[in-house]
Amino acid sequence: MPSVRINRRTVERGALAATSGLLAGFTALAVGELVASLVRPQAGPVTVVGGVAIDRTPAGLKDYAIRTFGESDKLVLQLGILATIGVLAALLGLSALRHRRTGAAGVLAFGAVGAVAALTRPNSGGMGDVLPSLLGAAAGAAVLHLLVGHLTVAPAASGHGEGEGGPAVGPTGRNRRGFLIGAGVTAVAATGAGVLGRTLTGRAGQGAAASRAAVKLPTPASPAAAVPPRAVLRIPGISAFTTPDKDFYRVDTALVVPKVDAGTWRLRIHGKGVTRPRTYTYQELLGQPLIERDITLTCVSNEVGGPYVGSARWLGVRLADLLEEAGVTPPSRGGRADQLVARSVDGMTLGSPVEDVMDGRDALLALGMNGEPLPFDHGFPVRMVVPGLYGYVSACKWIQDIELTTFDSYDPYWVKRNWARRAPIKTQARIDTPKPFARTTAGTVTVVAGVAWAQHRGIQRVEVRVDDGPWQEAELAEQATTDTWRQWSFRWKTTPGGHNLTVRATDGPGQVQTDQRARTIPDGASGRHSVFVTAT
Ligand SMILES: Nc1nc2c(c(=O)[nH]1)N[C@H]1C(S)=C(S)[C@@H](COP(=O)(O)O)O[C@H]1N2
Ligand SMILES: [Mo]
Repeated sequence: MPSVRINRRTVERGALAATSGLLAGFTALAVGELVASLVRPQAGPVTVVGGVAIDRTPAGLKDYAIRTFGESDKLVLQLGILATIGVLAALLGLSALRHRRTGAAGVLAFGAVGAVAALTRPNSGGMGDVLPSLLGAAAGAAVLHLLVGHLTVAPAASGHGEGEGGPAVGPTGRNRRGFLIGAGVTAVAATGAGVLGRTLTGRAGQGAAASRAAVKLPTPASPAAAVPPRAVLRIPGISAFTTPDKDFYRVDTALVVPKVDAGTWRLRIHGKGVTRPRTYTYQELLGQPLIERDITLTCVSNEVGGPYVGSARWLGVRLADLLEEAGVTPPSRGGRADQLVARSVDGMTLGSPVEDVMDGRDALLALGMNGEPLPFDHGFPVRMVVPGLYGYVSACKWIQDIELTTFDSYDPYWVKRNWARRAPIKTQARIDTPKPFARTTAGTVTVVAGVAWAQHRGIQRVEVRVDDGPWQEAELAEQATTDTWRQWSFRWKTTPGGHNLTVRATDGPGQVQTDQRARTIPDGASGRHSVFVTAT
C-alpha cells in the first residue's frame, strides 16, 4: 500500500534528521571540549552548564541528589545534561527538515546559552571562556546544515529518484549516499576532536601531578601525638580510627577536580584589619613551622547515621599564626573582621568565624593528609581544616585567597543558598555494626559498635538502648583528642525477635545528644541513629 510506503519513508527521513541533530550536538560538544582544552578545561560546555545547574539547584533538591546518588551525584548530573542535550539536538534535527536554517540557528542559540553560562561562572577566565561553547556550536550548526541538506531535496531532483526512489519525501539514492558519507565523516572527525581535547586536558593535569609527586613533606615542628593504642578498637565493621584517603568521603561542587600546579599556586591574605597583606607560595608555606593533628571532618549534609564524616592526620600551617603575622586580631580583642572568607581556585567561597579560627584551636592550612601531600580530590595543594566546624563553613579545598571581612557584609556560597552562616558540628553517634536489617543469633552476644563525634568538645559518654529499654552505658575507646571521633562498643545479649538499637552520645561539656530530629539544612541534621536487627 502506497500510504504505508510513504509513512515508512517519512519515518526514515525523520530518523535521519534526528540523527543529523544528534551528530550536530555531538560535534558541538566534542569541538567545545577540544577548544576548552586549549583555553581552559573548566570552560567546557558541559562543565559550565553543569556548574550553573549545581549553583541553581534548590538546596532541598541538591540534598536529595546527594542523598540519592551520593558521590555519583555529579556523574548523574552530567549524564542528565547529555541526555537533555541529546533530546534537544534530535528535535532541532527534525525542525531543520522543515526550515533548514532554524535547525542551525537553534544550535547557535544553545551555544550562546553555553557562552553566557561560561561567563557567569565564579571562576570564569574572562572572554576566552565563551570560545568553547561558541566555536563548538558553530561546528555543530554547520554539520546540521550540511547533513540536513542531503535530506531536503528539491522536488524536481527527487523526481529522478534512483533505486527505491519514491515520492518527493525521501532522500534520493545519491543524496542518501551523500548523507551517509557526511554523517560518517562527521562522526569520525568529532570523535577525534573529543579524544584530542581529553588528551590535551589530561596533559595539563600532568604538570600538576608532577608538582605533587615532587613534594617532600618536612617533619612537623609539632608532630601529632601517637594515637593511643586504646583509642583504636579492633571490631569487624567499625570505622577505622584514621580513614584511609581512598575511603575518605568527598563533597564539593567541582565537576572537574581542579588540578593546580603547586609551583605556580599562590595564597593571598588580605581584607579588613589586615595591616600586612601578603601572598604565600607553596614553598613558603612548606617552610613554616608545621603542625600535625588528627582531626575529624564532617559534612553538614550528613544525615543521622550517614557516611559524610572521616578522620585524618593533617599536616599544615597554623592558620592563626599567618593571620597574626598579617596583623589580624580576633573580634574579642577588638578586631574589625569577624568573618574569614576562603576562596578556592574554582570560585567556591566558605566563611568561618575569625574568633573560632584564632581561639587557640588547631585551625590549619593543611598541605598533607595521612602522610602524603593532599590528594587532588581533597584540595591539593592547600586546604583549610578547622576542628569543630562543618566543612562548608571551614574546609576550603584548592584554596587561593583568604579575605577578612564581616558576616554583615558578605554571604559565601552556601549561605546565599539558605544554609546557616555559623555551623558548629552537632554531637552525633553512629552505629557502624550491625548493619541495618542484619540478622543475628538469639541468645548470644552481638557486638554493637561505632563512632561518636563532637569535634572540639569531645565525647564523654555513649549509651545504647534496645527497643524502649533503659539507656545502657557503652564501652568507650580512649579519647585521642577532643577534635577526633571516639570509637565505642556495646555487648548486646540478644533475645529472639526484631529489635531497634538506638545510640546517643554526650559531649565533653555534658550536653546529651538531642533526640529532636532536624533536617540537614540549615545547620546540620540532629536526632539519634538507630538500626533494626532481627535475632533468630
Ligand atoms: N573548593 C571547595 N572546597 C570545599 C567544598 C567545595 O565544594 N569546594 N565543599 C566543602 C564541604 S561542604 C565539605 S563537607 C568539605 C569536604 O571535604 P572532603 O571532600 O575532602 O571530604 O570540603 C569543603 N570544601
Ligand atoms: Mo559539606
